[in-house]
Amino acid sequence: MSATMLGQITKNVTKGKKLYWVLLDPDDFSLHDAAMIARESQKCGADAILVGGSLLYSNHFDNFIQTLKKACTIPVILFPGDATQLSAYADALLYLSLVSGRNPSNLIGEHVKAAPIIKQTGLEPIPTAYMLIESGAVSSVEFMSNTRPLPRSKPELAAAHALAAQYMGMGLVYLEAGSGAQLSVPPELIAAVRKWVDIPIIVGGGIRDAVTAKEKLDAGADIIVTGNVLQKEDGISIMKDIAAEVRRQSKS
Ligand code: 1GP
Repeated sequence: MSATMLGQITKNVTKGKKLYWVLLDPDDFSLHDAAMIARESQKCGADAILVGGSLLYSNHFDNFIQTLKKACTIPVILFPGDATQLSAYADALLYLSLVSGRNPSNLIGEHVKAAPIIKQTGLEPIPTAYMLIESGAVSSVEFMSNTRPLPRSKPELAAAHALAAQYMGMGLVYLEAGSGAQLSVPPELIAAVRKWVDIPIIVGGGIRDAVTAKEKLDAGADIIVTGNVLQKEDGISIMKDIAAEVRRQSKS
């Protein structure tokens, strides 16, 4: 068993396993509903729960993470919008560098603010290349980070960014269309990134059904993230369908 979360993820992905991560924004759920979703996520075979948002309005972050940790045994991984979204109760955090943009705050500034706190909490930071992909409308990440997304019609440009991030030592690459995106990350772009990089590829934003999840996996994604779908009336049932599809595409 690999000692680190990144080690475990990389090992599983290298063996051909496909993973499914469920994203919860603390603003969108009560503690009661979050606990219920955490239990259901684990039951249907999700591999981890991500927690975060571009901007948090609620003030129950630590409580939220503790509630999830009590409700399930799958890892709870932070997906922070900025350096304030940290909690010692989580298992690890995606240490995100927004490499598609050219804003120094998202490339090093927030990281410097977070580093001493991460050290004190003992959280495992997972160096992750975060790449925002054009998706039909201005996303919260685009607005908040004041950066431009990569054009969806330029797969080779995205591949060059991902490769540069791998050369810089990042352990994961996250292709992000943005929460609730009209258009999810195009398969051609995922395939181009897959051709050039060896590190695990996460794809999220606008994935609302199992067919779309399969399209991303077929193109070369290793990890599927869904968030918004849980807000739908039949959200739990869609989550179960997506989890089943990810399992079907998984080699082990
Ligand atoms: C957003 O990639 C995630 O950061 C998930 O997006 O909410 O559209 O599923 P959705």
